[in-house]
Amino acid sequence: KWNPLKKVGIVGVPFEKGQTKYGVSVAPAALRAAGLIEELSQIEGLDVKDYGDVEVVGGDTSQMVDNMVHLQQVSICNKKVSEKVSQILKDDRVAVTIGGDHSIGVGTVDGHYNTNKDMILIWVDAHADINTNKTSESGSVHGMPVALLVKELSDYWPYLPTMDWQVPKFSIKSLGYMGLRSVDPYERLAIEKYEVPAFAMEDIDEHGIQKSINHILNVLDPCMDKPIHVSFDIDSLDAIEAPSTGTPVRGGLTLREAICLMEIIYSTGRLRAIDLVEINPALGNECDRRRTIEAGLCVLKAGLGFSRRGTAPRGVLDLPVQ
Ligand code: HAR
Ligand code: MN
Ligand code: MN
Repeated sequence: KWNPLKKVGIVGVPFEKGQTKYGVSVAPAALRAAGLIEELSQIEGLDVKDYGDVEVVGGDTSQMVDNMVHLQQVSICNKKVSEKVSQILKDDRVAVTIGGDHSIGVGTVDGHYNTNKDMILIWVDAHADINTNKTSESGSVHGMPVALLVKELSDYWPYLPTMDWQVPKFSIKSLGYMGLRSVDPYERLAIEKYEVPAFAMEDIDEHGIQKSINHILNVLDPCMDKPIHVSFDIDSLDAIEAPSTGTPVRGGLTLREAICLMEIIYSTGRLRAIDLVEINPALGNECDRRRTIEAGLCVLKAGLGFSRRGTAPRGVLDLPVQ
C-alpha cells in the first residue's frame, strides 16, 4: 500500500550549544567530506537534494531560565530548523537533518509535526532526553528536547522566553524509545507515568531488534498509516561502534542492529524524517572519527533504501555478452 518516497532532502545543522563539548557542530561538514551526498546518491532510484546548512548565529548567552544553558541560541537555531524541515517535507522529500547536538530535535519534530499532525516519533538513543530544567542534572538542553516537544509536559515548564514560536502540540502517546541504557530517575518516572513504549537494551536483549521495533510501530500506529520520524542519536550505538560522541555509553546497539532497525522502518514506506545527531568528530583519534562517521552513513543508507542484498541494474534482464 505504501511505497517509500524516493526523494530526499539533506540539511546540516552545525549547532552545539545544547551541550558543553566542542565539536558536534563540525559533523555536517565532516559527513559531507566523507561523501554523504555521493553515497546517498548511489542508492538505486534515490533523488538527493542538498539544502545546505542552517545558518547558526550567536545570541544572548546570559542564563534567562534557571538550569537551561544557552536557551536563546537553542531557540533561534531550532526555529530555522523547524522551517527548513517543513520546507523539505512540502517539497515531497524525506527530511534528513544532520546535527549538531540533540537539542535540534525540537526543531526537526516541530517542523515535521506542523506538516503531518499524525506523525509518530521513534527516539533512538542511549538517553531518554526527557528532562525538564527542574529534573536535569546538567542544564544541557540536549537532555530536554522530548520534554519540550510533548504537550503532556507543558505544565512542567516555566515560561521560556524566545521559545514562543514553539507551542508543544505533539502527543507523548505518539512517542517510542529504542536503545535506552542511561535514564535519569525523573525521566524513568515520565516514561512510566505516560506508558511510553520504551525498549531499553535489556528489552532488546530479551526480544531481539526486529520484534522490538515492530512492537513499537504496532503500538504507536496499529492501522499502519502514519508518517514516521526517526530521531537517531549516534550514542544509541555501542561506544565501540561510535566512539566519537559527547556522552558515549557502553553496551549499546551494534551497527548491525541499527541497520536492521532502519531497514524495517524504511520498509513500512512511511519514513518521512531522519535526524542524525551527536556525532562529534573532534573527540577521539582518526580511527574513532572515521568509524563513527561511517556508522552514521550506514544508518542513513539503511533508512533510505540501500539493500544489503544488492540491487540488480534497472531494466536489465541479462548479463552483458562478450
Ligand atoms: N540525561 C543527561 C542529561 O540530561 C544526559 C543526556 C544528554 N546526552 C545525550 N543525549 N547525548 O542523548 O544531561
Ligand atoms: Mn539524544
Ligand atoms: Mn544520547
